[in-house]
Amino acid sequence: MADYNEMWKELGMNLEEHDKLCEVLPQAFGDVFLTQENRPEAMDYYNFVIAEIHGVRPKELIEHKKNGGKVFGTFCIYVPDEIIFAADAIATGLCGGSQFWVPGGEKVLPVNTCPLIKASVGARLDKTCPFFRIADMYIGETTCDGKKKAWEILAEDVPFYVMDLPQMKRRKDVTAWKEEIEDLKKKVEEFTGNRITEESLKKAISLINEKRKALMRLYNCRKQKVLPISGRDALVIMQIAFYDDPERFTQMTNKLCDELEQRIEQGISVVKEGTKRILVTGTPLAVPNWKLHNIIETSGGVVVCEEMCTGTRYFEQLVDETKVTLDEQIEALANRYMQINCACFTPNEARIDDIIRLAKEYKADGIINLNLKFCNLYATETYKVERELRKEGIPVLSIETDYTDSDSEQLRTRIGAFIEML
Ligand code: BJ8
Repeated sequence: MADYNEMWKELGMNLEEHDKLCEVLPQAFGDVFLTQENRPEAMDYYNFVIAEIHGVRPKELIEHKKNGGKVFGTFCIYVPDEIIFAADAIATGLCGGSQFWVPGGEKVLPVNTCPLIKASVGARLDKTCPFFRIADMYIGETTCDGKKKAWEILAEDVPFYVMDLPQMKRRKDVTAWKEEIEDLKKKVEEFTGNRITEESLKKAISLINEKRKALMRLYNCRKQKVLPISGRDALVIMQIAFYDDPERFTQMTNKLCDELEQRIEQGISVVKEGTKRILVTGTPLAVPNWKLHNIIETSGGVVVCEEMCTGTRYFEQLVDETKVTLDEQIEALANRYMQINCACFTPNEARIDDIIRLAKEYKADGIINLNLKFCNLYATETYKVERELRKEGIPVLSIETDYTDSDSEQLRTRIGAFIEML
């Protein structure tokens, strides 16, 4: 990695602590990714992005700020990036996926909080992630109790704006979400000093739709019998989608898809015939959480789809681009975002329909239902998910884990046995 020490120092980071993270990450990436055989050549780009994860993109964001631009950090896929980009600002995902940040979060949060929240809070308070330092304003949302209360703590340290996400999907809830998006627009305009116009919003909607289309293309390749890319590689691409420059990301992902489609035509698969195809569903896998995929793919299975926020929930629906006025465009945004099926909604039957549909589309042999420890929403939904999948005759294994490695061997045994039985 190039030398970014000066930049990190200027960001007020805790360099000594941060060095510890920089020491372990390349090894972890090497072990999980570079040991794979027959990877697509176009993965070089994503390897580079991860190798320089705290360097290259942060540098671009700082450049943007030097030119008078603002950066917004987000934690949930209901927050519409389009509004941010339409104000000439940049949105970057901030969810923490490393155990490294968890103890920092535990200093101020109850231990029985999900690791995603603890890691996100720890990364900010311990000053060990450049993205958390660079973001001028964070945008949170009222999805789960843990997040809601954590925002109050973070708001003491950084400008914070919270969107009130409805938890039902009646017409009046969609209208309420539209109003929330209108309020976000005002906030972003005020904070950036830039007006959002019909033109700029139209451009931003198309920008993010193009990213979604590239991801759809990638996932379509994973539906094929000839599997041209591993689940690990697809996951890291998904994770990078949250913070890379959207235009470049789209371009690179389409380039990768050209190669994948060619591989499909030529019958080049990354796995042996008969490898069990696994769909994973549940709580998000924020970067650098690669534990589950790594275990599955070194235990005789391959991940073909993620019904997760770091997966299909992120890109499956497009925003209607035919709308003209700002009011119509914002309504189109509200309609699109309210189609996401997160367990914070009640009822949330549509998520179960999604899982069953995706299992068929991706020809999954079995499903692994993942819950991050202490996420009550997804843990409670497990009962119905399991029941409905059994009715459909789709084998399912539910697991609960955190970011530590302490249960890796136990998981390996359970997952190995599940795959063997498929
Ligand atoms: S749309 S999944 S990104 S809320 S795992 S913090 S729910 S206790 S991350 Fe999420 Fe938005 Fe839903 Fe997706 Fe809370 Fe559960 Fe932790 Fe979660």
